Amino acid sequence: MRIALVREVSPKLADCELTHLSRQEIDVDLARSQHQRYTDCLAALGCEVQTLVAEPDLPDSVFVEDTAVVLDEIAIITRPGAASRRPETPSVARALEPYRKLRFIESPATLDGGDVLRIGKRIFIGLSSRSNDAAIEQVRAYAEPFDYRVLGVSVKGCLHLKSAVTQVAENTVLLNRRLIDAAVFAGFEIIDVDDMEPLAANALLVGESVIYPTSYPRTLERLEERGILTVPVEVSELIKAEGAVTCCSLIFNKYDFKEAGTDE
Ligand code: CIR
Repeated sequence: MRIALVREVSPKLADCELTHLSRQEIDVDLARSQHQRYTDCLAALGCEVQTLVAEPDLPDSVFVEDTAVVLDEIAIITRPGAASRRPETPSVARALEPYRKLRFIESPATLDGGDVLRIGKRIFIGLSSRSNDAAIEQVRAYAEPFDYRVLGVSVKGCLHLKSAVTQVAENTVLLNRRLIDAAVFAGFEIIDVDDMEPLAANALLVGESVIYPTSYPRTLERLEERGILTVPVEVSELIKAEGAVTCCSLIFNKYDFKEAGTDE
């Protein structure tokens, strides 16, 4: 059984951080209904959805992915690169505490979960405007004892590593070569985003299905042509806030860490 941890949309979503996009009007009610539909998809794919209440004063708090990296053995609570987002982490830490031993990213490191792509025992970390070398070192120290290999990847022209590449099947990634060096993923089958859809690399793999934004129809067609089972969702208002489909959930295998033998 998988848990999907999500958080309701903040009424202040329109005051979100923006890095590469210019501000557009966000319809918060529409964002809420899109988020609900997204959450319904997670449940339909077999996740036990746990929903944190909305944070009225934290505009970006719906993007829970950035606040933690949940491995089977431990959960690493991040220190988000944007200072406005740091108050989002304590409530996520409380929600994860029953399931994993917690570790914490400490200053001077900054890390957004959107920069962390785990595939099997490899953890790729984007060096972006949000995540730095010190974070890579700290994640390495926490994860290497559990046999993970941690690799830094330089990211240019987008917010996070997972704006540029995500996993869409066991050995397949969806990738935008203009934003990262595809050679890093040479051992994988690569599906390129359509040139007309530069932000289309963010897909959410749940089991063998991929939750994917309807905003990128050309890339969606490519995924389907390659035999990927897609679950299209409308997330236009979350995209305006520079989010997409991975960022709205933390998905992890459900077990009590004490039973798993990783407690101390
Ligand atoms: C931010 O700039 O932090 C938010 N407006 C968007 C965060 C999206 N997070 C993600 O894709 N992991």
